[in-house]
Amino acid sequence: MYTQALNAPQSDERHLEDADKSARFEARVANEQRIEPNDWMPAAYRKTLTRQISQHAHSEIVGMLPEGNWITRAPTLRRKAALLAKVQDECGHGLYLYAAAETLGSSREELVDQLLGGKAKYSSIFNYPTLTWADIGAIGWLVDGAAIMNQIPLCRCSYGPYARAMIRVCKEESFHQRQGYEIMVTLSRGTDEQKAMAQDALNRWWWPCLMMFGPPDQQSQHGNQSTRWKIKRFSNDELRQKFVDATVPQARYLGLTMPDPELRFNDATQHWDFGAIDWQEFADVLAGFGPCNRDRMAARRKAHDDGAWVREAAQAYADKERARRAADNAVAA
Ligand code: BYC
Repeated sequence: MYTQALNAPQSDERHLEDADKSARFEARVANEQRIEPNDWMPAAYRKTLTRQISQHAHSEIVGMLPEGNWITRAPTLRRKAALLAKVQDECGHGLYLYAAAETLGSSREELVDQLLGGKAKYSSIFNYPTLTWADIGAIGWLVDGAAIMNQIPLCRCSYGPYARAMIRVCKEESFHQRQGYEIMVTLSRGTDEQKAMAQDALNRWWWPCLMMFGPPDQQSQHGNQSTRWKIKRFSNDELRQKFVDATVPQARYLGLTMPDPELRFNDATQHWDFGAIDWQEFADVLAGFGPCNRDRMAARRKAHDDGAWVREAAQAYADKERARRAADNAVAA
């Protein structure tokens, strides 16, 4: 619906050679002025933003699945209410993000088709299973913690609708991170069995969380251009390091051990050095061979098919309203 009042994206292509427009665009970005939907923008800027924002939206929607799995099994009413609210927030984030992507000229239907057709990516992290209740704690603490680290800088992204959507998303992610950490505090101060469960969840989620930030800078295809356009404010490796530095003390407070024998504080750099990430595992997950890729896509396709009647009913209602308005206008004329 947000695509309706926009200039056609094809107009960018017509002006590709327009050096004046391009120079004005670059100057606005350099001066920290926001680019808005009806402003001229290079086709490649529109394309990379549509790619990133839609993949971000898909991640929020697919991200509801691993946690949604635990709503019926949350240990107390309070935990259930918090988890329900979190999963609903993620749905809301997906919707704001699809709306932001639509302002670039692609409809939500097209974007969802790209996800369901296997053409669009979503975050690698959601292809891992949630085996115990401690995984809900670890997801909130680590996955949402990583998401915040990545998304706070996106509040300053050069594209207005994305930057504005991120402000609310980050506030909600902060609540998610705290609810996860609180679960981890409870478990790590509980029985030996509970503490072992918390440790096991940390062991399984730590490395995939480091992969969330994307490939190493040297292999990041889009990193340099997105940084020049002020879509990204920090590189993948910079954000990964910030996340490690913030998280190690939190694990220590919990009395848990990071699953990385090479982790040590480097006095010279004042950062935590960490061991090598298994980039082959990351490539496999992106290629569709993670532990849960098939389940996640099957669940999304089923939800889409099950919802077909709602879309049809909404369309029939809109058609009827339009016909009624046209008839009223004809009578009035
Ligand atoms: N998973 O050139 P690069 C969340 C892809 S959390 C899958 O560095 P870029 C949430 C990348 O798309 C997650 N694919 O790309 C938390 C590209 O492929 P394409 C969602 C990945 O864009 C809790 C290729 O690898 N967050 O929201 O400069 C509960 C090369 O990468 C991943 C966002 O999406 C990955 N981990 O940087 C619920 C944040 N990493 O597109 C939900 C916004 C890389 O050429 N996105 N790839 O086919 C970003 O900040 C950036 O897009 C990334 C990648 C840092 C992810």
